[in-house]
Amino acid sequence: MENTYYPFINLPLPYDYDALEPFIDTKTMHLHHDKHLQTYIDNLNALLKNYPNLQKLSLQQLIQTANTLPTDIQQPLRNNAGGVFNHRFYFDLLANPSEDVPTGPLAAKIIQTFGSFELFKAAFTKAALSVFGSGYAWLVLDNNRLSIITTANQNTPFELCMYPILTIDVWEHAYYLKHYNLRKNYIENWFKVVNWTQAKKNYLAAAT
Ligand code: MN3
Repeated sequence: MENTYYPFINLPLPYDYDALEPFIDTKTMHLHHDKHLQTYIDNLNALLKNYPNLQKLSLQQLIQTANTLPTDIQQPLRNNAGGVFNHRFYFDLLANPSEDVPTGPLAAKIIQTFGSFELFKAAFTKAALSVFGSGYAWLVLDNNRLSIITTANQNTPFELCMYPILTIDVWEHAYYLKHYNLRKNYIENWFKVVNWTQAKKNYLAAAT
């Protein structure tokens, strides 16, 4: 992930806005990246403007130290640093429909942990459906074990000392324009555009 220090900029998507059609629509990608993520970037920069010491911390360090900071900055920092990290992480994990399943060491670990890729997919879908309100479902590495968790709002796995490998944004803005209230359809379509090469990279980075 580039641009990990203040001032934060909204990096372009690593693919065209229409690259995920027909599974995730162009209009949603424009709004999600250009409006929603932009707002988190702007709010995070505005927040850090008056805290020179915090400007020296990376995005991940900001998230990891948020709960040690004064209460007036703690929650806005968690929301906005989390909002920037989570969206970049989510967007980087999408790609033109090409790969159906993970390969290599991540595939082996998924099969070892969940029994099969299909069982993993069912468990991940169930978790993503279980998020009440706004949040994310994650595949994480927790003490070298794969685990599926959910987080509310813009919370991240870092606050739980876990390392993210894969995530789906299940805030309604991620799917409502195309899938309306049918989150399950969105999850099924999202699985068709997962960038498993990036997930594998995240796994190898987390495992070291
Ligand atoms: Mn979002």
